[in-house]
Amino acid sequence: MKVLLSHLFILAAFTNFVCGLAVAPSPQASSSAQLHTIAKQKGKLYFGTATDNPELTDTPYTAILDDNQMFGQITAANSMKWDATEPSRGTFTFQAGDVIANLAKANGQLLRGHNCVWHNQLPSWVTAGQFSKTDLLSIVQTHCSTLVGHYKGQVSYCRSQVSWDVLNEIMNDDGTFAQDVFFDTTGTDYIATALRAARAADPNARLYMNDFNIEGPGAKSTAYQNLIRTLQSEGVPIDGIGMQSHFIVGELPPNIQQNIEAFTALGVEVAITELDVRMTLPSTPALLAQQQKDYQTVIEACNAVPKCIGVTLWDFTDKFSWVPGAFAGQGAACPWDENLQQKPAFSGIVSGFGA
Ligand code: 9MR
Repeated sequence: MKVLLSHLFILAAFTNFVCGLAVAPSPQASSSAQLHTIAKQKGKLYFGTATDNPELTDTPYTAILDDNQMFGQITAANSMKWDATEPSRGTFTFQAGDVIANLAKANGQLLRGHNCVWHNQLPSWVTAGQFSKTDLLSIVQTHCSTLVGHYKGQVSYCRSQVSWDVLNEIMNDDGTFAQDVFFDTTGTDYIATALRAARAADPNARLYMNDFNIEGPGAKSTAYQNLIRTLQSEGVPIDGIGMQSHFIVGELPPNIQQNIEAFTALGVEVAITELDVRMTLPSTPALLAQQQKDYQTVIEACNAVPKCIGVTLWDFTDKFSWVPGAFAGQGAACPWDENLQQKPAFSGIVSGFGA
């Protein structure tokens, strides 16, 4: 009996560790609050962050990234995209993506796959290939099934699942389909092809469409809801909607919770996948205070809806944020500053969970 109990204890301790719940020794952040632990306490699956391969040599950064009570999930910001994984037709390169997947595994963190099909970071052999519809659908099929199949079961401790942004940014803000090589060549057929390929490659993976400007109600959200209904009626697998949530300080859309609920009412889950809240620099105490409120508002909305399953920051520190590179004069979008110190936004997240 004693032996059995001690075995059970070891098993429970192990399960706890790999689920990112255990109190594994980890470096302390400046606040004692740990975001993944709080999110789990509130019934979420995870609180996570994007990261990128070049950042992993920064030891003070990785000390926070590797803390599985702060971050229970990671997304590769670049290294699983098409240009990184199939730079020429049929030649798959997973080394950089594997670094991120292995890091998640080593840390006991969930993995989000990002992404199978996107008009950006797409190699020219796809964009300039002048493929027929049949050819391009076969290319999409091969890419998605090989990519999703490669990461099948890679991080499978708690939920036996990885989530995949199978389709990224396929719509314009007015709710029409983005005019890219996929739409121009196949119409909307590539959508079902990608989703079906992903499902066949990893039947346990949660399959998402991921986009920005669908956090509040509007034409784009409505168009995605209609697309979900169509896919469901055609038997095409779709499990979730990723709301990227790249916001501007003081300019959050109203009714985020209501919009999350409009999606979950269709039977899909929602994840906040790329959260950041940028400002025009320099940052001021007033801007930081508004940013704190904005982070709190987003977290409150997700926290209020059980099927909003988790939140991912689009990297946690201003040191590595994509914002200054994309929007001249803007930045300071993350909850940690360039010196890896927590900002008021960090407290906004904690308060948003009601912790
Ligand atoms: O964070 C990514 C950045 O390093 C790349 O230069 C950029 C290129 O398009 O993509 C960024 O990530 C994007 C994500 O893949 C999709 N949603 C918008 C993100 C920010 O641009």
